[in-house]
Amino acid sequence: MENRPRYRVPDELRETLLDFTIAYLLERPSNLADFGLNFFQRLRGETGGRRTSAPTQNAATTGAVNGGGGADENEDAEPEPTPPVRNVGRRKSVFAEAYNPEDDADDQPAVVHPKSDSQRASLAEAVKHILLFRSLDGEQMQQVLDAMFERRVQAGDFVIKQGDDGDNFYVIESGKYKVYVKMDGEAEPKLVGGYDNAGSFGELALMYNMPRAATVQAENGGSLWAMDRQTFRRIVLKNAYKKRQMYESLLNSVPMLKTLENYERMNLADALVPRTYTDGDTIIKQGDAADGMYFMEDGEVRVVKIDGNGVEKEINRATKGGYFGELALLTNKPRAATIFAVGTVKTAFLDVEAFERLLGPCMELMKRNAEDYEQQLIRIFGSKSAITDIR
Ligand code: 1OR
Repeated sequence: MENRPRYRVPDELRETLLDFTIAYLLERPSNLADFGLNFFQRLRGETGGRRTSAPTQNAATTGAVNGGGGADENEDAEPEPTPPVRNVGRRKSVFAEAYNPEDDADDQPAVVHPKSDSQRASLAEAVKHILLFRSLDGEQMQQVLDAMFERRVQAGDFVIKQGDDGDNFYVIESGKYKVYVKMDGEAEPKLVGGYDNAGSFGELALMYNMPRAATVQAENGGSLWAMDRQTFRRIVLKNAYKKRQMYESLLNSVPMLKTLENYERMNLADALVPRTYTDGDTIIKQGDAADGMYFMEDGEVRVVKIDGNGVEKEINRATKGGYFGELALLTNKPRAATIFAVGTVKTAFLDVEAFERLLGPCMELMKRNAEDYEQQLIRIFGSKSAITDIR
């Protein structure tokens, strides 16, 4: 490493390659060469000079998830990656820093903000539940902790203003924050959400290279941990980006999740963990305590229930787009049935904490479905002895 020659990469090359990389990641073309040819041809045709936006279809304007179509239609259609909200303004040329998904630009100096032991401990506590950090390894996590710096806020402070360039990503240490979005054509911003002493925000502008999608205002005094844009992109972006892409089409194909905002589905993607099983594996065992629920990515499962007389009956099956394991979380009871894998089964697991935090808007629907289970059970077993655990 010591005597490695250092080349200066011209800004224009850097920015163009970064644009290309992002366009590639957003569109995931099947043929890189064709895509590249197209990209650079459009670039050439666009302007003779410096661009302010990538010559790609702007994924931020591709609109609603699933085009409003039916749940399982269009399974084979290429999933269109969709950043969460429409672009609210012209993209500004904010990203001169390098991002190469294959190599995390190791030669960039790591950012270190010294911290006291107690600061480090409270930061470690605050980041524990940050979904975007879930796929970091130990070393990456240390780098994240090193790079974060404290920012104190007063009541009324604007931490982020919609339309601005993205500078930092924030993890909440304390305080309440309100989120406002001003839609095109509307006079006033609308309150769309908030944070209460937990959570994180400010990732969108950094991840998708778009202006801030919302305004975040402190309701009272509080404290935030901030991470600069470059560190975020170098360490957090790669894994998080992949994960959101990986789960996007899955989450779009689950009818129950239609009630979620696109942005909420993204947070859900951050929380999912892949779990794969082989034929005959027991995924859930009747009577066990519940620790999470599962979304079906591929394959098939059998739902088997043992009645009061020890008689086993298959009561249901689930395939891609289905889910199971939510009932015990809704009812706070042990698992009501056993789930077996039929062939190879790929699932995405959501732990109970994330379930409670992220699926609030779906609770009513899940509860209503749970009532249907009872009816089905009565049909199968001839009595209302218990309820099943599958949709
Ligand atoms: P950012 O970098 O765009 C503003 O800066 C941040 O507010 C944004 O990242 C998110 O972290 C956070 N839509 C967009 N951004 C939101 C939303 C949101 N909620 C929080 N942020 N919602 C959709 C509104 C149509 C609210 C969904 C419940």
